[in-house]
Amino acid sequence: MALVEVKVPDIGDFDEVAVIELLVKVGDTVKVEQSLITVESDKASMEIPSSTAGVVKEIKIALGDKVKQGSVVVMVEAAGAAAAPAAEPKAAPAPAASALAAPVSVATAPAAAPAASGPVNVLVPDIGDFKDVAVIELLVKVGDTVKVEQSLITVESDKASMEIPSSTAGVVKEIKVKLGDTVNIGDLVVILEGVATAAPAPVAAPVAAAPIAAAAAPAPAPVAAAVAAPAAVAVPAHAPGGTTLGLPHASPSVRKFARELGVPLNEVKGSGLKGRITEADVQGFTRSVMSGAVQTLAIAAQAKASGSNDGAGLGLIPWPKVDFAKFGPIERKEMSRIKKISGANLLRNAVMIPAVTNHDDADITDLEAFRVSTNKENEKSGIKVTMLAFLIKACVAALKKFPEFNSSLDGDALIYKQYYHIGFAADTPNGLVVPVIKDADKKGIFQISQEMGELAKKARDGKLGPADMSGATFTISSLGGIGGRYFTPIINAPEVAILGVCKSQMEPVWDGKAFQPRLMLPLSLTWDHRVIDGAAAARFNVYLGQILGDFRRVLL
Ligand code: CAO
Repeated sequence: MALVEVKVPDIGDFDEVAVIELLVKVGDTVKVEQSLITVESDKASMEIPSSTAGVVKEIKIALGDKVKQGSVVVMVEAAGAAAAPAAEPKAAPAPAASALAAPVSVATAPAAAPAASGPVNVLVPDIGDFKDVAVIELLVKVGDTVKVEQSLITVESDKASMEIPSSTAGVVKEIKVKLGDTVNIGDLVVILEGVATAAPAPVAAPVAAAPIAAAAAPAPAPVAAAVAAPAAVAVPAHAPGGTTLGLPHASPSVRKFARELGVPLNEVKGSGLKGRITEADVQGFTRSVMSGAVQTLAIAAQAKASGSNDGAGLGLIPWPKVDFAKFGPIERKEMSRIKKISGANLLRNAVMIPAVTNHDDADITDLEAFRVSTNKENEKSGIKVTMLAFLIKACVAALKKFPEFNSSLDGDALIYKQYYHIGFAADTPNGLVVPVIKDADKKGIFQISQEMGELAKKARDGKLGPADMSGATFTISSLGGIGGRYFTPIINAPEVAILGVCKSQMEPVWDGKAFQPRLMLPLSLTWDHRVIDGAAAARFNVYLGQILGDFRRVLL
């Protein structure tokens, strides 16, 4: 039995298409026209069929390889004399329209025709034997300015998907097809106007069929047709029993985009027609992965295999799924972007940090009196000195005394930061954000109060930039203006501690002789037990209490 080389047939002007899928393996028995590999350009994808029936003996290409006409795809041991010896790709009839991503080279327009200036109908070009190809994506909208070759719609057959490009530049005046329509050669796709600086572009002129599958076809006649000339894909015109593309439901350009970002397209949920994956879906998936809200299967599997502690291998039971509507009326609302991002971070920090919270009280009777009198004296300055500003300054003093609270873990080492950037949690209509007062050790109470006011306003207006929120070495979360007694704040990794503050209130405090009314501030310090010991945490809180009790200690 003869070994036959199955080669990539004529793919027109196009050279170097990427192999994105191997559809057979060594030992498989293949039929004539059975798809062997999938190749893809930026505008189209297609399957390359076998020219010969038999058993696959060797696969000569690998995923990611670039192939062109004549590249050997597989070696097939032909099944008997019936096997076609068609090992050489057939030459495309000239002029060959590019099967994959050739420029608009349609030939019927007079070469010297002037650029059109009135409305121009863009039609579906020659799509060979194909009938009723479904429109699965509209890539432009009315008012868009399109360039020559810019894709207008995506159509799909059972073996290929392809984008139909514009033959001319202009502004889209009307779109004459809609999702789900089926189109044929000559159907009107869009009407353009305000045309065009580009070269005279023939509109949907018939093109020479690019017999992509010619080499593979047992018959001598070219059996493939270019579906939609310029950016079209050529497919076997008659592919009996051919498999559908085993690819995620997405257009070639979306697949290319996903590949560039390294996004596993089969994990992306499509929001387009019939679950089709759009570019926006790929972007959304990428954002979710980057924010930690979603893990790719590969990352999760890797984490599980390595026993990594990123939470993927926790082996928890699934989240309860309840049909709440069964119990009463409901309304579903998407969470804000900030909530989604901060939620993912909080979850990671809550799960990964062995956190402990110490509660204590600080006597701020004198400090509050000082704050109130300072504000009275400086009423005209317009700057209100806040308790939080004093807390920031007091924390800096405590961080200086207990430097591990101002550190971060780096593997088995600790990074001790010699700067004091203090984050403060701010409640905004869209969720929690943490602006940062930089170099708080170098700033006075007035300056800190003023900056905090500005940052809190920016936070509420949704105008904080990344620089406003990065670099914190320690965070304070104050609920003092709202109420409550104690809580357990979650550490803002890679920081190792956070101070929660609640509402101060007058309490009877025993001074050794009698109960005195004192203004007591509840403090809740959460700390990372990998870095900080319980005794150090207790000392930190005590020291903080002493400073808040007598602010002159800051000077010591
Ligand atoms: N005890 C008693 N009263 C307090 C207090 C405390 N610890 N801290 C502040 N107050 C009072 C102030 O005296 C002020 O009262 P007046 O209006 O009568 O003067 C009022 O509360 C508002 O205080 P403020 O203007 O100083 O603001 P603030 O420092 O309390 O808060 C900010 C600023 C940005 C932290 C706050 O707006 C905020 O967003 N807090 C919520 C933070 C949060 O959500 N933390 C939880 C994170 S974990 O989910």
